[in-house]
Amino acid sequence: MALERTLSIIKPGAVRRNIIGQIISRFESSGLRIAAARMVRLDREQAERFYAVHRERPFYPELIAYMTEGPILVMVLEGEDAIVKNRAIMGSTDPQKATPGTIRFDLGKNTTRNTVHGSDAPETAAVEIAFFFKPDEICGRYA
Ligand code: IDP
Ligand code: MG
Repeated sequence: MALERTLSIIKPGAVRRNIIGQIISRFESSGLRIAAARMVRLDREQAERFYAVHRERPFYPELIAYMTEGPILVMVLEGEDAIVKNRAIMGSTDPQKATPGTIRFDLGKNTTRNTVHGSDAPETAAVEIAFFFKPDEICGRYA
């Protein structure tokens, strides 16, 4: 077990549907804590940079359009094994393939509109957290 931080995003559809609280409750009840949080409206350049790894994928234009259609909530979550734990709470990318009880199964609309983003590894978590937060904006128990 390791104390970790991970980046979580509540995507535009979930913000618009007013289900931020439902999603955050799931993180908290699983033992993750919010160490930083901010509402953000991504512009196209920011969304393209954040998802640059997917630039060549067929779903990239749709993903960028979705992530820029309204405000998002960006958060740093921290806790024991936060990266893997967050991914487990989120469920598989495609809500139809996700396990019942996960955020994406219960609340996702389709593979693009799947309500949440979560970092997938320690290296990407560090890069993604730094994309949105300065060190002094993170007020966790860890470090
Ligand atoms: P992840 O969010 O589960 O890590 P990634 O493969 O990193 O999944 O993809 C990033 C985001 O791009 C997904 O959360 C989803 O919104 C979108 N996406 C991924 N694969 C597809 C697809 O096959 N069709 C449509 N959208 C996709
Ligand atoms: Mg990913």
